[in-house]
Amino acid sequence: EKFTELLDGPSMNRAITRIAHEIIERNKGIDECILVGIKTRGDYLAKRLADRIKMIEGKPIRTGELDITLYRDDLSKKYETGEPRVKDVDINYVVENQKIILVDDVLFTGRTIRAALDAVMDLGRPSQIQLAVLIDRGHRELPIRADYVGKNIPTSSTEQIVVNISEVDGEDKVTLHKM
Ligand code: 3GP
Ligand code: 5GP
Ligand code: MG
Repeated sequence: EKFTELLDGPSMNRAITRIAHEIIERNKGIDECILVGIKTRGDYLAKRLADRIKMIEGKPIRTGELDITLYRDDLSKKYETGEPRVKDVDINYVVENQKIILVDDVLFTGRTIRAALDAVMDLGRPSQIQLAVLIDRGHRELPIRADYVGKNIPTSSTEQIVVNISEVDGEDKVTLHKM
């Protein structure tokens, strides 16, 4: 199988550091912000961003997580059919007037983020919802865009991006696979 390396460990680390700075700058600090990672890998990225932000700002940022899975009756058609649905919401803060920053590994059609927006807005009325992603691979099917992007990778719809995070996969690496 052919694949191309898009990010190695140090590049991923630099992207996370940059996004941490961008979040702090755009929000003039992080007092009103809550980072919400989308499981599985978005959640690990959110935790890394939180660590980085704490190092820079000298105080912690609040975090939460969302579990969004593809609702489907046939596993073999995982990516052809079904719509992402929220399975679990773990945000132990009042979201009223807070800025929610969603974090995911890959942004593709935008349907996962749409489901995440619904889940957050069910909790109350945040003043703003922002989005941070490690990779934007294009092919949006909804009017959704990311505020913070690690790397834009124009892909064909048959390609796949594999995100490896050391906490889950033993190493940090992003690769592009031609199917
Ligand atoms: P992750 O969030 O832990 O990385 O979307 C559910 C999981 O399936 C994700 O796990 C993601 O990595 C993986 N996945 C890989 N390719 C695709 C894809 O093309 N579409 C979707 N929806 N998920 C994919
Ligand atoms: P979307 O809902 O925007 O189509 O897809 C976003 C979600 O699906 C992300 O949570 C991401 O994990 C997963 N996803 C979509 N495309 C890819 C891909 O090419 N590679 C990986 N690793 N995940 C993907
Ligand atoms: Mg993901």
